[in-house]
Amino acid sequence: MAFDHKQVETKWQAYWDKHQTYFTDVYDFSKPKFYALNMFPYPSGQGLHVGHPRSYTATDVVARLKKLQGFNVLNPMGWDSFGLPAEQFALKTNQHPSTFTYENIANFKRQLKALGYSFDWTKEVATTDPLYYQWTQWIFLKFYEKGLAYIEEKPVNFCPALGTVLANEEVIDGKSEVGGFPVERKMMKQWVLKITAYADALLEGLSELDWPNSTRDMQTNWIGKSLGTEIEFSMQGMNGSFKVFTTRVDTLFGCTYCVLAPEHPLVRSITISSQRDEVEHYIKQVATKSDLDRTELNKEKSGVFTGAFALHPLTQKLIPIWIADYVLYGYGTGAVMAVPAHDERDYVFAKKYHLPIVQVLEGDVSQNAYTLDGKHIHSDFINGLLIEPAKQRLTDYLVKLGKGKAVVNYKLRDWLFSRQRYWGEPIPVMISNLDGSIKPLTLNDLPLRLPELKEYKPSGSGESPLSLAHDWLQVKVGNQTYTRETNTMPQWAGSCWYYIRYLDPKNTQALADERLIEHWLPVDLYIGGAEHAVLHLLYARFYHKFLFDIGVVKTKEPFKKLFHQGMILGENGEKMSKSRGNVVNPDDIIEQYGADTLRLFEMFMGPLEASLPWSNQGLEGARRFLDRVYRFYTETDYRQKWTSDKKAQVSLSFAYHSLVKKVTKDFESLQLNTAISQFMIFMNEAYKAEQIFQPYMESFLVMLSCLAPHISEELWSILGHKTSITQATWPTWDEQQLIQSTVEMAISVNGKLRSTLTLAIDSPDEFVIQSALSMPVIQKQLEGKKIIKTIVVKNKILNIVVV
Ligand code: ANZ
Repeated sequence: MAFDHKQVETKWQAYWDKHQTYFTDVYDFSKPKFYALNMFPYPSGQGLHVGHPRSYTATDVVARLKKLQGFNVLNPMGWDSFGLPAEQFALKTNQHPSTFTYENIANFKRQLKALGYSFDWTKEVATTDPLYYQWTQWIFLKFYEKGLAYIEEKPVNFCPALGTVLANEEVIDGKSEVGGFPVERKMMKQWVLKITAYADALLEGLSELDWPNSTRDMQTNWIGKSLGTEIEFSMQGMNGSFKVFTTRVDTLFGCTYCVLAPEHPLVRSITISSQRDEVEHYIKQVATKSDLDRTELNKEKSGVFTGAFALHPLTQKLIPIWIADYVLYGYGTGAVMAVPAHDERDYVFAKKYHLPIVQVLEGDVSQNAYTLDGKHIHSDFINGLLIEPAKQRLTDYLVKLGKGKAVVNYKLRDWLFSRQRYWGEPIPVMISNLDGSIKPLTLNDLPLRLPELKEYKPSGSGESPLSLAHDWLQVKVGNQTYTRETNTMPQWAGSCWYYIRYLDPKNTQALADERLIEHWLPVDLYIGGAEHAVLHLLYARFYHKFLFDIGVVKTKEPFKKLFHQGMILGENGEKMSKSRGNVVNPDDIIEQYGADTLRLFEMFMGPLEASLPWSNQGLEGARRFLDRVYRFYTETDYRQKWTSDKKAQVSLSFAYHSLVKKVTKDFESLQLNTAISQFMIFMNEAYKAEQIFQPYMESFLVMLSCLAPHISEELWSILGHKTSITQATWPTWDEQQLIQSTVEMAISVNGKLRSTLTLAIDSPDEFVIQSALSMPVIQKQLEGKKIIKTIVVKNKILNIVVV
């Protein structure tokens, strides 16, 4: 009988459901714990795509491995159901986000169940569930209580198409991360979370994590800690001064002009009248550009002279003051001392506007700025020093003069936390109608539910749709009236702490039971896409560190090991998308080939971290392998060779112990494709063997069940087991059995090396000679000749003497 995947898969999914096979008793502290986590999906209208099973299957393999190894494993799943993507999909398809979201969740769940994952569905969470978001709101109130959530009027990234502001992390190349719409700068009053208070903590924790280097680097760069000096420049001929921030104070003697950001408050008061029109015009022009547009290295530099001069703090020389958009107002002091000889941007700018270039380090500045280390020149008392000692000497000197100090700067900005959208958690505060003061809600008032609204589309003016919920909006407390905050939280608010809620999703008194938090965190393995490197993964670490500081969690980091799976591309190597017509639907694959085949194929495509094209041929290969396994366990031709006699161990001993070792190690390090090769090698050996030791074949199934759980359960029960294979024990290997059992022998003819031959150790001389003589290369050497002697040096060489 052939392997009927439909019958087998439905049968075992029903069995697992009925027996609650994947239920985790989180209070069972008797075993070591293992917490496996997937980045939870947002339930889009299109359902699961084949990229989802890539990471979920990998996580499932490790979760199952750990369970079989005796760990108490938590492998939960849930829904990142608030936020822009969900709302965008709802808008596009003209549905209410709420009904739409819950329909999608049902569909996703059906699909995930059809894939046979070992998720414990009793731990399911959805960020849109009021019982969930009351705690998202509670965390916000804690931030507010600690002074880490505040309102500020600031220039923000406003996206007219989405009708909302976006965080810096959500803007990529001047476009919205969701949808790719243009983003403008606009002054607006917004809620902000003080993530900058955690800049150092976020940096320090990174080095201890088992995370991809690229992601740690991205976070480090995003936080952008930079040690430098602030120097005060006073104005010539007028009162006042401004400060610049530099990481190269050693180049101070090479400063030939200064640049203020166009938004710098000093600009208008220092600009001389003849320059005023030009300066005003320039300021207007810059106002529409994003920071990224302004700072990109190879962008054409532009600027305008203000007509004013500063005094060089050490030489008192006149330094012209310019404004230019390559200097950002939001970084450092919003002003720089320009050193064209040693800074590339300044070099290009000085060339363009014919400003002097004064070299202060030895090196070539004829074509480009010289930015490497070297001895200082034309620099008074630091001449001859290299960069570091020169920085030290100059900073000390400026400090003594009262004209400078050492400072630390960060690129990281506070996190813009309000969105003018409907589909998010309402921010749980009210504003007094009397004096505009803020009144935070209390835990008893939570959850502050999202009002039912017919019209939830963004207004486009920057007003949140919640301002249309008239009944909800006005609140009377005693004889005071308040207006609710109408902005909602960004999608990230719900995904920052969901891994805590999985531990205890129904708790009404706290985020989760303290004992569970202490026992289960941090997450041991977290798998998800690299696109979240400075979004979710940074925000979640920030939340976690805050929750640590207020005593909610006991570890400093949320995710111990992180792995990014690669993307699955279309069969043509391009990104899968509807418009390219190369989308593969997992439902179709499951129907035609079965979930086990899909799981196995996706893990066998290549290294998990690589982005690889879909391949129908590969899919069929995976199916063929499972068919081969099925036949070996079910057909009499093979089964008659099976025995429990220990003597039968010899025939497959090396292959078996290699399999156990390789699979154990590869599963643990997520090298799933090479583990699968080893399964295939073993199966080939098994087909060739004269005798099969049955316990080997049982362990084979136990290991295979991580990848292909349905077929493994089926064959396990065919072998007579009465309990689920998930209750089995992970096999161990015997290193003794892996000691090299073959040697490579040199074959020479008349003392000349002609070939080599791999043979079992201590093969009899006669066998060595016969084997060599059957080799075509050797036969060729012997053509028309006569063998007069053969000499065998055991396990080393065979020499054939001919005339
Ligand atoms: C003089 C100088 C000479 C500089 C030199 C560099 C090389 P990071 O590492 O990013 O902190 N800078 C300071 N504030 C700026 C702003 N608001 N907008 C644009 N550029 C700004 O780099 C700090 C360096 O970036 C500073 O050091 C300053 O240029 C520039 F040979 O000062 B430097």
